[in-house]
Amino acid sequence: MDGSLQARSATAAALRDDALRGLRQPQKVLSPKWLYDQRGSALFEQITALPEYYLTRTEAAILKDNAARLAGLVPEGGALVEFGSGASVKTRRLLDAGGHFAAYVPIDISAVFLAETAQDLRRRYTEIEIAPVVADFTAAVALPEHLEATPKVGFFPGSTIGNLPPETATALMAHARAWPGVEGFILGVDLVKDSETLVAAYDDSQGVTADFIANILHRLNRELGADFDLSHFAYRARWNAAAARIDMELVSRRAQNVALGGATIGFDAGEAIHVSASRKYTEASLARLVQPAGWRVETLLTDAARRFAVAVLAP
Ligand code: AVJ
Repeated sequence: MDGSLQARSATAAALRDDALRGLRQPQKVLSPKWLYDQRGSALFEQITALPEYYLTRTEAAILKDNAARLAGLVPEGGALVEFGSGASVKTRRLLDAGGHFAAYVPIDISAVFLAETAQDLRRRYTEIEIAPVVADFTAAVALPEHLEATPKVGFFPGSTIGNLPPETATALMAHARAWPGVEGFILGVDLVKDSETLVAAYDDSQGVTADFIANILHRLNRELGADFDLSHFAYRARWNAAAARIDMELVSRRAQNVALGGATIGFDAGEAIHVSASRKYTEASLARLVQPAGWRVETLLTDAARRFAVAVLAP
């Protein structure tokens, strides 16, 4: 088996185990990490351009308006370490802002994508060492050894931290706090606001988000030979005020059985699969999230309407 085939079947096995475990629970769940196959990533790209999805463009404006200040957080000879870097689109704003840092460490789960991005960045930023790390950032990530002594600043934009349960998010921030030489952290979070705006951002009028979330069932069909009939599931996004999060679910339109990886999963009419949660923060709840991890919110950079925040954290 060649490397990529091997990687693919390892993913299939992990997907099968994870899906079966999740769908056998009393509250059925699928992990949002499975949303991002090729089609899912393309659909998410479309989401970021939707009129209702204010997050990406609002954060981009905050980063643009504060680029020099944020880049300046990285000390001379220091490193910027990013969780879930993808194509490092947002990072380029900081790298372009004249920060005189020595190294950039993008951490991402997708090895192929990360290698391509790293090559591109090396061509563009010849003065900066690009040191990619392939890892699932929800576990403790080992940084390159030769950068141990280097002062560093973390970067986790996009409100991706909002996908994580608060305990997991705090644990991740504690891991970053334990990096030798860490001096700060730049964290993008979406802010609590009226429920209409929030629900619209996750249930857009063109149905792109519905397709994005339903793609997880497509993926189970394609990669595991499951037989989900997508017309028998409806997408639902709701604001859960008590937990300050948007819940994204697929609701069974009828009682039905679905075959998956050699097993049968039964659904009642109206039974939901929870696929993703997107948590929203206030300045106070953000402080409560990061304080147990050893961070304090030094500055909260926001847009004029206070829709989104880029928090500067200090040890
Ligand atoms: C990429 C996790 C930030 O929660 O806003 C968008 C994912 N899901 N629409 C978010 C998402 C549905 C997105 N994050």
